[in-house]
Amino acid sequence: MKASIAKHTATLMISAALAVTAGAAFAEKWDMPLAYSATNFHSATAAAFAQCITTGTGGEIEVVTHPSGSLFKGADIKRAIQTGQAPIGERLLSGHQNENAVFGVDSVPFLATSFEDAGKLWKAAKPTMEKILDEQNLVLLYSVPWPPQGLYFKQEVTAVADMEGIKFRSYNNATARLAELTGMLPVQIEAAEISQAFATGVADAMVSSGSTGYDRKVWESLTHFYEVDAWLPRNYVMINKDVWNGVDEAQKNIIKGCAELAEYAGTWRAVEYTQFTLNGLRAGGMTVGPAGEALQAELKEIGAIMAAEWLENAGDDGKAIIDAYNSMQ
Ligand code: PCA
Repeated sequence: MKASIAKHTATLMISAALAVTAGAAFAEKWDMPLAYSATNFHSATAAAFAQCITTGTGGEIEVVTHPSGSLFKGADIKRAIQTGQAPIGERLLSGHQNENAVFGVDSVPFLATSFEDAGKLWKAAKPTMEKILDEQNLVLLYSVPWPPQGLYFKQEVTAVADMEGIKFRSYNNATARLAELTGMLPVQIEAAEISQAFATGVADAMVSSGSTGYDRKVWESLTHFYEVDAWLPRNYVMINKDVWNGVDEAQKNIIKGCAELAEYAGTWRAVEYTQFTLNGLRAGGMTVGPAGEALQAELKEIGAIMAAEWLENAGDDGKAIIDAYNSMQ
């Protein structure tokens, strides 16, 4: 009897040891490139998302984030994931509007200017985004907005005429077009590199959130932030479709659960960060406040031109998104 228990125990111990070895053999490490610095709230959200998957799968899938464009530069992240050089990663959605204007729906000026409207616009756009990404060998996991976009300068600006000839840091087609229509000179620079660009005079202005200005300590070079609430662009996390198809149902459910949590927590962080980072810019010595009425009116006119151009470029898919969004208002 005793011998049989001992034998049974020994068998159990051997199988447990084998299971551990098998588990280790199948454990995967997923490198997750991020474009923004580790201190940015998107990167913090992605780090928690990565940890959630690692913990949730009991280490079967270990996700490791690489912030600041250290593994792949922002502009290369999507291609890296499409081609399987990295399994998973995060990117600014509107960064792809040169491929397809639809990706830039969140950067149409004055279309959705609050977190609530940005949420509705995303709901309206999500099925189309999923379809386009699917055709590109990508699966959308979650998306989180940036806080509202305002204008940064090195001097007081009360009218578009004051912007003539200023070197303007852009981050997508819409921001480059905004520069052109305001008489500025666009220069595309990743957020991870803007502190240096401003310090060296490569650029002297930009449109972005309080969050990015705070994150990059732009008060070291710039003096004014005008709250314009022009739009709220989004980041999204994607996974290579073959990688996704290769994980089992239980793992898929864990990843989906972690993604839902990340979208919720990240959006909450974005809301919280809005005032916090504007206060941070003030504490850094910047003048922070709404753009004057005359400037706002001029920007609205430019926004209307950009909205019309976007609709034309985004075709039927774009029109369907706007119709769906309008029907939610
Ligand atoms: N920060 C990012 C995109 C939008 C934002 O608020 C950037 O400036 O690159």
